[in-house]
Amino acid sequence: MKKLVAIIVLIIVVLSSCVEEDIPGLQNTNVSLNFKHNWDGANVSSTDFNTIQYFNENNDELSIEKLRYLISDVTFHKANGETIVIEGYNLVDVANNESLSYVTPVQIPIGTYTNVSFTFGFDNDDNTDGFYADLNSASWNVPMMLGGGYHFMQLEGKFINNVATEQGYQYHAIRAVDNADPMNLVFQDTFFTVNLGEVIVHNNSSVDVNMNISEWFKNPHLWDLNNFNSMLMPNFNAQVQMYDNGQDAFSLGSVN
Ligand SMILES: [Cu+2]
Repeated sequence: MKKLVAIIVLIIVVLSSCVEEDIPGLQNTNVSLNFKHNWDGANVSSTDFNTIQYFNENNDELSIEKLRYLISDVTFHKANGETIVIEGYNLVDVANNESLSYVTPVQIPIGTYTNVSFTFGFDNDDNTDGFYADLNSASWNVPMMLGGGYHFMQLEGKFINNVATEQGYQYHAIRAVDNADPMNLVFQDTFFTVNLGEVIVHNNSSVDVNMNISEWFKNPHLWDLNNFNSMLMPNFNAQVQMYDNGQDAFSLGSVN
């Protein structure tokens, strides 16, 4: 009997400690998103830069010299359909360790979220030309002749081209623009929502966000760097292909 009471007490203690941690609204916390990068599973950091060592799906051998991208409006989705939108953005620069961790500027309730999402790039409300001083000084702007606003991503390096020569590439993602008529630019949205899936937020949770860089070169479009390497910003078709290929570049990593 004593044993039974002890077990029941133990169960109550265990249950109540769980409940204390997971009831939404009981306590608010910051959440940090940690951006991690890989090439088909092999970690990529700035120490891996400048060496021609990666093969994309098209078998172009390439290096990475720069990788920067913008994420914005991190959103926490509750089971009841409510969302908490964290206005703000983070410019991830793989060469700058500080930028790899983004602490939400607003606290959110501890608990289970059915989805955590963010915008890759800026949506059109946020993509205001010249509006963000820090992005201006990071040379993140898009020229007015291409509609202004800001870059979504800059991935640069070298590749071995069809005639076995090293050649530079600048894989720059922006809002797709057809500038055939400079007086009448035609746009197509290329920002997109990344859905990470369910996240249980504890006190000061850190959430790893993985980017597989090789995904930008495949699925659905086989990217041939011999065709698409430079001057991609005014290339409407290239921008749409980047948008398509980027859809599955991100995934949820470990959550603590
Ligand atoms: Cu550019």
